[in-house]
Amino acid sequence: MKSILVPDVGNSASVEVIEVNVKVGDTVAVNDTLVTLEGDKASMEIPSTAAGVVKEIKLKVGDKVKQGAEIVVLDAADGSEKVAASAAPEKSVTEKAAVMPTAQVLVAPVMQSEPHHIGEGVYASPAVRRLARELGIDLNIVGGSGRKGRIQKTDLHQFVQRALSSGETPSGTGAGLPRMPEVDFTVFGDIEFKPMARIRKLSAANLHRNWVNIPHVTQFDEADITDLEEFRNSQKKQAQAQGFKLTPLVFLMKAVVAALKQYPEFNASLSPDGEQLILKKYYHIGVAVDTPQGLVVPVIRSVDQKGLFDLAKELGEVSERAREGKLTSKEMQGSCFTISSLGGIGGTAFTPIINAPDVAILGVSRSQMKPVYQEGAFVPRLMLPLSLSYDHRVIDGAQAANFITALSSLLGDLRRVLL
Ligand code: CAO
Repeated sequence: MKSILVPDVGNSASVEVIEVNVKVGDTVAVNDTLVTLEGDKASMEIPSTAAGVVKEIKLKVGDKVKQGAEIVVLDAADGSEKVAASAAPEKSVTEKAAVMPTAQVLVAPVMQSEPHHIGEGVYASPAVRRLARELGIDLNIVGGSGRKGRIQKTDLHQFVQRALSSGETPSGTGAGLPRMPEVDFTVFGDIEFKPMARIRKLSAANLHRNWVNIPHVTQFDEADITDLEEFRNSQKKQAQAQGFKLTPLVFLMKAVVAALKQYPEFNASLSPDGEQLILKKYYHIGVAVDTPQGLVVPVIRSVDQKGLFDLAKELGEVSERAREGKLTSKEMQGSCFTISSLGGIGGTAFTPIINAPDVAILGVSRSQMKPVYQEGAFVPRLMLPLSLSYDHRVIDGAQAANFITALSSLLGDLRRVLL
């Protein structure tokens, strides 16, 4: 048995283990990298000074070590002893270290001219691996353009460029996500390619970002809108005469604003550092609009200050311009809360994705007549399904249940909106 020790790394302070490059059972040759250490100024690979089979690993990532610390125990053919990884005959430093004054440079004890083999067929220098770590890139999925497939800095830059232009998370691993497999569908039958519309690609990137960054929970409820519908039907003709449609959506917008006033933490955004809630004193409501080019979310401003007819007229104009692709980016900014209504189409419930930086979104499905038990008998009532997705970092389940209950009760009796 042979213990391999940390050699003189040119630094009296401890250095951190940032990578363990071998596992128990690996066969290592002389100069194979065992671990990678990182000090203030540079990272360095520590090569084995003996050949053998790894029996025990004495360090783990995150450990702080000094000269003399045990790295691994090898089952080596030539006896039992403790040896330090020897100092390098040729010294080379990482790129960052190279620009530092010599006295500050933590020089790698052994830096061969060839990069080390670091696991599953990946060759890269410490500088490249450090850059990969900073960018959250898994080197196992980057192609190397250097000699023997060595990964170079330019390979990382090109990898990021490709990922950005395809709208992907750079490595698929930045958020700890495994990469989706690429499937050749022609193996299974005929196919054709249909390019994604620009808006669809943009909304796809936003939806993906919001989905992976925000811990979503969806709370469901049903609102009794029998009386609301009666009132709406009584006003529909008047609206039509003025050239616009009066749909349930504008009633929802008014009820939502009344609920936001009762529960201000829903009319808020989380500060980027996660330290504060930014409470808004205005009530701008985003409305998801389905267009042939994809989903867009224009924002209806100051809903609290507008009447139902004004809102219905504005909603009609804005959704028409959205479908014609004529919205400006300013018209899609500044929402406090978003409503996504699929009520005109159908469905009983869905889980809408929060339109960040909002902290909640209301999904609305199609209303249905249902038997509701009231005062000892079932009575037919028109019930509207509601799906409230909220950011669980900001809002607790109890708050969400209170909000949706308040909203249901406001929709059940619109007079409450005036209170
Ligand atoms: N239940 C029953 N009927 C409903 C309803 C509901 N919840 N909501 C709307 N309706 C009715 C309307 O009253 C209208 O009927 P009439 O013409 O007889 O009055 C009909 O359905 C069509 O309504 P609409 O969809 O044209 O109008 P709207 O105001 O309800 O919605 C808009 C406008 C722009 C939101 C909608 O057209 C739209 O694009 N919805 C899709 C949004 C979307 O894709 N969301 C999913 C995003 S992923 O989270």
